Amino acid sequence: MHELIYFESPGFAEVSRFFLDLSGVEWKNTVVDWDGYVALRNAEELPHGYLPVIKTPNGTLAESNALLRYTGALAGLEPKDLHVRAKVDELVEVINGWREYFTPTFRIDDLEEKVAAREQMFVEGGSMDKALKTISRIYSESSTGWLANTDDMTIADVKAFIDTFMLFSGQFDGITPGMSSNYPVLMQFHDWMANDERIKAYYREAEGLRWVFKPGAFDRF
Ligand SMILES: N[C@@H](CCC(=O)N[C@@H](CS)C(=O)NCC(=O)O)C(=O)O
Repeated sequence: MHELIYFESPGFAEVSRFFLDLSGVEWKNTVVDWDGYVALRNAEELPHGYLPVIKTPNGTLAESNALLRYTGALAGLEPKDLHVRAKVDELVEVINGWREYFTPTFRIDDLEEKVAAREQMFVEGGSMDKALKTISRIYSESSTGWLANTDDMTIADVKAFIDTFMLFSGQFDGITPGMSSNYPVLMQFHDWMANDERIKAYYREAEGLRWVFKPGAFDRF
């Protein structure tokens, strides 16, 4: 039995939730609020003090990117070939790089200042604008549709899909769903991923912030 513990939001755990679901292993999705997180931390149940974690039959695993690879492997979406796997990891790291731009904005208390800092990242040539254009380029260069040019979906595709479109869910001050329309190739990637049968099935009944992962989600913007 596996137990994934995280907040309700997609955040840092969504890819692993999807992979666990796809894997067919027996797993439990435990959702905690802030008090629940603090209780786990105080009980020293979080190896590095953060969520998400996964309790496995062999002990607790932490760090979202370790969980991504572990659950991706359980789901059979980690390539066997080492070079291809490294290529996939390269893309995962490119996407992780965005966090370094975006995460510091969570620490800006003043709302206007926070919005201005984020908007600046999305103007032409801004850090997020460049990052989104990089993924657009990688997608347009793929001959299979999968970002690492693989025959099937890998963890890089799912991470790119989830991390990118979560940005436009409206949950982050200063970033509106409509801003996605500046990235037409990214929208093609959205269509490709959201219409994959595995993704479509997982998000069919989804509500709230997860509207962004459904087919046609951004058509009205
Ligand atoms: N490097 C960690 C960071 C995880 C992280 O920042 N988790 C946040 C929730 S998204 C958290 O636990 N925050 C609690 C806190 O800041 O005290 C990972 O990738 O898993």
